[in-house]
Amino acid sequence: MSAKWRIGIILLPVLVLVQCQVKELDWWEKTVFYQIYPRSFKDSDGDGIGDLNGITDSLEYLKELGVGATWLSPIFKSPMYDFGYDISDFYAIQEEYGTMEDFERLLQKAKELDIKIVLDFVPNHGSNESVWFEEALKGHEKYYNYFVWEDGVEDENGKLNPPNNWVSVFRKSAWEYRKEVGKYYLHQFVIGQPDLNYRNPEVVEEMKNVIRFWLDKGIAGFRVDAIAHLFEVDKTLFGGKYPDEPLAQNREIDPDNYDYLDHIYTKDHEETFEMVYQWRDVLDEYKAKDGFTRVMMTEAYSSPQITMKYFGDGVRAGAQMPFNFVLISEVSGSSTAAELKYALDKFLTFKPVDKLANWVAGNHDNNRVASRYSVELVDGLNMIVMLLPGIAVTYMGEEIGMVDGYVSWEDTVDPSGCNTDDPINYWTVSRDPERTPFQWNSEKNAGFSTGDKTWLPVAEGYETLNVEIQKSTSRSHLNVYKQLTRLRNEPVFRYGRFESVALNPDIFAFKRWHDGEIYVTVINLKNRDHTIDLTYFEHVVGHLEVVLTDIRSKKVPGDLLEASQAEIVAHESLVLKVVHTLR
Ligand SMILES: *[C@@H]1O[C@H](CO)[C@@H](O)[C@H](O)[C@H]1NC(C)=O
Ligand SMILES: [Ca+2]
Ligand SMILES: [Ca+2]
Repeated sequence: MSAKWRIGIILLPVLVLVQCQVKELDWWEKTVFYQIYPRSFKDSDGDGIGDLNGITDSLEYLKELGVGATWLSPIFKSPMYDFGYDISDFYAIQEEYGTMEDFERLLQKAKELDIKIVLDFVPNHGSNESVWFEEALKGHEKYYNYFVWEDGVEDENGKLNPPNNWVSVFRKSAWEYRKEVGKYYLHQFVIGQPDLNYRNPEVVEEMKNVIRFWLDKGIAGFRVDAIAHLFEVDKTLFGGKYPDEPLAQNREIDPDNYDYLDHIYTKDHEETFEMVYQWRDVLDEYKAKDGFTRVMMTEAYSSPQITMKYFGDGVRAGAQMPFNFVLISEVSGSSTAAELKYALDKFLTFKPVDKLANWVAGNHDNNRVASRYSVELVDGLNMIVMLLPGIAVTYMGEEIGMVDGYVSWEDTVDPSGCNTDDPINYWTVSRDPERTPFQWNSEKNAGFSTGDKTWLPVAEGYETLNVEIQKSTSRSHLNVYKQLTRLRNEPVFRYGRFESVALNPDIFAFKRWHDGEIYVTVINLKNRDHTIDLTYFEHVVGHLEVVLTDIRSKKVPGDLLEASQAEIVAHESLVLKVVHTLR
């Protein structure tokens, strides 16, 4: 074999590799999605409730952050028993949030700024105060069949009891009796959220029309709520009666608690995935027309095996982003570096090779990062979310390190808290603390509202923890965040390979490398100093240059660390770049 041939054989795979890697990514593959909880973002008219005009007026802020898309929690007409997740008209805007014209202006402004708008799609249930449900109660057959009904069971004293033992996610029976029809309806969530009947083809078509209606307005896709609960078991397989669910292993908890049962008949049903693939077909009809990809992000707190099914089944495509909740559900401030690595590796291990991972550390249903981890780890968590391979999602306020607000029992409005009937322990499940108003500045109500009362109290400490102050402080969470959104545009973070390690119980580190460039991010989860050896990573030798630090670090960009003995102080988070790389 001639030398020329040999070089050819060596170069060929390299060229193929390079070609794959410079593939132009689609908009959603490289952007950051920023979740806005509209009720708490910005109040434009002083009624104490955030609204659409408030969002429109604040879109430039998203642009400054380097965010390219936002998903909005529900803005649709609702009696607000579950703050908009109980929708009474899927085709209309909730009045206190604005009008359809306001929404169209929001879309227009977003378009000018090149920010994609993603809406929340809540397919599992409607509202007990919707026309659909009211018609059902009047005996209108079409709408009666939109919901899931079942006969009660009479006990020996003639007392009517719910059809079976199913428990609502928000505690107590998942069945509610309606004397108008003499039956119980199913509500996997609050009583005001009757489940829709997906075994009725008219419901399937209606909900596809909801998707089409908003896509026609110009939105870029949907975040799909509570998807795992869509289908219940087919009761015809059980003699026409929904069967009891078996008891879960954990018997410490009381029978009203959702976790008391093993939800084999009401969660993660096979038909649910099929429905997701059908919705993807609808999104793709739109893409076929104009070439612009509409996205779907699915919310399911399920095992990795089940989560991956939302991507597709190998033949049919599903969601581009089945949410990866490991940073929310599986690790916290008390986790070790190994536990963090184990959790992060899960999604990467199970996901199909041709799909992208996604990372999210906070949302409107879970305590804030600063409270769930620690105030010191805010920047470190943002580094993980932004610099791991895949799509980044940020819950509003995580970029400035907002903390859970204190909401007294009297001020508690979240059904998850109220339904405990427990003025002492309600806060352990209430979602109000992570929903307190966004902290814009040090003025009245943190600049969220000019009103005298806000729907939830503003969190304490906003006078020093807000956007305005962090903008004018060079070392702030906000500025770390902005540098991260810039940094992730570098080819090494877009296309680079990934390796991670728990160097000891406290230190988690990961390497990204591409085309001769190597970055190492180091996060000290605990309150102890360490000297670490980063030459563990192949080709990490000599010196590392500091690129970015958490706000408490004494190190500054440009400082050099010795790879073989780098000193990392308590709770320090650093993004480092290898100075001398072997090409
Ligand atoms: C709807 O359900 C809520 C509980 O979530 C209840 O307070 C309300 O009275 C119900 N509305 C009607 C019209 O039944
Ligand atoms: Ca308002
Ligand atoms: Ca359901």
